Amino acid sequence: MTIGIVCYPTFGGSGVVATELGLALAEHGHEVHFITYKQPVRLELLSRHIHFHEVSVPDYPLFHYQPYELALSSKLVDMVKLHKIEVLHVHYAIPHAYAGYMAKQMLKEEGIHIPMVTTLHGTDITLVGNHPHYKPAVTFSINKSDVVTSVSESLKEDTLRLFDVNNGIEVVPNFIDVAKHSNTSYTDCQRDLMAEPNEKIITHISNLRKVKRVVDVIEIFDRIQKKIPARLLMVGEGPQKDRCEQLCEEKGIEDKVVFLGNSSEIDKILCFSDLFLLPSEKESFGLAALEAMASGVPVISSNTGGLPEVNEHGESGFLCEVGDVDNMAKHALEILSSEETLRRFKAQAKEIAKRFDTKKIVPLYENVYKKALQKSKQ
Ligand code: GMT
Repeated sequence: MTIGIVCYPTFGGSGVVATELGLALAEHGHEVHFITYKQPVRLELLSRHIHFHEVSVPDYPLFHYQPYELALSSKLVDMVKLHKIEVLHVHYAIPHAYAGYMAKQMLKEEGIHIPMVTTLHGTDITLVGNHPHYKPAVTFSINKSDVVTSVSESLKEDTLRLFDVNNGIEVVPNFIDVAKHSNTSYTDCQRDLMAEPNEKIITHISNLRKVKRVVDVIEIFDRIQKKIPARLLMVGEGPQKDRCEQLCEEKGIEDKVVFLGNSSEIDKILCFSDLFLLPSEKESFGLAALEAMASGVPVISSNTGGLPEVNEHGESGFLCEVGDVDNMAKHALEILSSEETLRRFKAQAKEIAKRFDTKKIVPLYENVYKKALQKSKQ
C-alpha cells in the first residue's frame, strides 16, 4: 500500500506515534510518504520505503496568519497524484483532517478517490478542538473522514460526548517496540552520569505545558527527596519550565533537579530511571508512560483520561486523583522502599507494556486502511 502520513513533526506524542507508525509500516513493505512542514524529529530516512515531502508556506506581507491548511491541502493533492498515494492518514484533527478533506474533494474533481483516516490524539479533542472557534470545523472533519480512530476508549468517549459525531470511532491504542526497549538491562546504562550510586532517579518527560501539571512533579519529588536520596530529571522544553526552575530554587532543591531540555536519547534516560512521574490534568493515553513502562520504569500518574488503560494500579505503578501530590509521593516511596519492591514493579511495568507492542497494534492500522479503501470504493 502507498500511504500518506500527515502529522506534527515536533516533539509531542501525536508526531511520535505517526513517525513510529510510518517506520513500522515501511518495515512491512508499505511505501510511506510523510507530508508536513518539517522532517519529524524521530524520522530516520534510511529506508527506501520512507519519503518526506516538506510543506512550505510562502510569506506574503498581506498575511497576518500564514495559510498552512491551504498549502498542506495543495501539497497533498500534488503528492497523491505524483506518488499514487492510496490512503491518507492524518494525525491530530486540527488542521490536518480539515486540510485532508479539502485535498480529498479537490482530487475527487479529477476523478481520484482517496480515503482519509483521521486519528484523534487528545488535545485536538479535549483542549483545543473543543474551543468554540474550532468546534464546527473539527466536527465536520471528523464526520467526513472515511475512518476515525482514537488512541484510547477514554478519548473515544470524550469525542462522542463533546462533539456531534455521526461517524464510527475505532480505538487503536498507542504502541511501543518492546524488543527495542528490552535491549538494555537495568544496570548497563551509565547511571553514574546522572546520580550518586545511593540516589534514586525520578524522571518526567513532556512538553512542560500546563496540562502536564509539572509543578506537581516538583512537589512530588520534593516530598520524595525529603525521605530518600533522589534526583529528578526533567526532560523537555515548554512554557512551565521557568516556573519549575523557580520552584526548585524556592524549595532549595535546585542541585537535585536536572533540566535536560529536549532529548533524542529518551531510551538511555529511561534506562537509568527508577520511577516515572506523569501527574497530568488531562491525558488521552500517555505515550510517555508507556515508553517508561517498556523500559521497565514504574509509573506514578494521575487517573485522568486514558491513563488507567495504560498504567495498572498496584502493578505497573499507581494512579491517584489529579493534584493529589501527597498520595503520589506516598506511592512513589512505597515503590522505592526496597530493592525487592522496585524490581517487582519494574518487571510488572515491562510485562504490561507488552500489551501495546508494535507487532500487535500496527496490523490494526493496516486493517483500518483496508477498511477505508473499501469504503471509498463503495
Ligand atoms: O500532550 C502531549 O504531550 C502532546 C500530545 C500530542 O498530540 O502531540 O499528546 C497527545 O497524544 C499522545 C499520542 O497519542 C497521547 O499519548 C497523549 O496522551 C496526548 N496528550 C494529551 O491528551 C494531553
